[in-house]
Amino acid sequence: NLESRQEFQDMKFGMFIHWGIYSVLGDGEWVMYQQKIKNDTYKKLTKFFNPQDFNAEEWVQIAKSAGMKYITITSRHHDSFSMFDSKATDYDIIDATRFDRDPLKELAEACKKEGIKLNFYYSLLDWAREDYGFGHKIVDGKPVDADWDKYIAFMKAQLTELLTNYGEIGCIWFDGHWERKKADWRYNEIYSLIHELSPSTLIANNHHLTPIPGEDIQTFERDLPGENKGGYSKGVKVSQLPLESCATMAKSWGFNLNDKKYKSTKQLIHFLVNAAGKNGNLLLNVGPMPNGEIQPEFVQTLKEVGAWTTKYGES
Ligand code: FUL
Repeated sequence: NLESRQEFQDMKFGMFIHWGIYSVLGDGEWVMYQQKIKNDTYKKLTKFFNPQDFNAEEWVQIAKSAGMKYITITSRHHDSFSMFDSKATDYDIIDATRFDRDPLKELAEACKKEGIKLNFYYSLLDWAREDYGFGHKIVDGKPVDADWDKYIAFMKAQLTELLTNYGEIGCIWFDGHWERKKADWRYNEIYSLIHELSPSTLIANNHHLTPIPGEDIQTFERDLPGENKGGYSKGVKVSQLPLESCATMAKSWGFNLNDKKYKSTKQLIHFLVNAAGKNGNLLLNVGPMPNGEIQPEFVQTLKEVGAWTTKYGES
């Protein structure tokens, strides 16, 4: 949809939000994999995840006053936990935690009220589901005991929920492509479903490849379009599609208690300006804490970025 692409390209600055039950451990969103935590153990985190200080309105205000025009939030990351009310699984925030609220619903309402576009990050890769078969023995090129048709059906059911229960969604942002062969993802089917359900919703995929038909946005992880300083964009050609760089405010995407490598306000403004100079957007990440708040260091820096965008940016 050309109109939505243009609208996306004009937004220039967005907030990325990595939030999940991993935030409880304060060691980033890859903690399950990196600390080799078995699924049954990891699942216990649901008991400790009760973000009483979460306030969607506050998040949206922080984004808005930084000059951001959209928010892209993790609906489900590689750990398999769904941060929204999903009927396709019990491993979601409503069924598995005592936090009896759907944060994506609250965020959708706050965004709508404040004129901020809402996008959903969605992981293709799944470390926990049996039907996915992550880490299972591979025989004849396939994980034993996996049920791939079932997994694809599950993804479709969840994407349908995300595109029908939360108002207008600007973009679905896929990630985790590298873990299976390209054909396994059945992008044709998945992308057609999205376009049918919601013609104005754009598709992005963080696969670090030349864009695949059906995609609307080309993403650059930790890099400016055309560069490969972050190491994810080797040999990737810049396409004619709208471009988007994503970056962290310190090192980690998910909340990391010990990550103090904060980028300065000046560094972040440079990144924003350089991305805009290449006609790309900057999707700048925060990883909210387990209580639901964005850490004060990030809030402060975003305030300073906001002072700059108010002075020099177009509204
Ligand atoms: C990567 C993921 O593996 C990270 O956890 C993060 O979500 C980043 C934006 O994309 O590929």
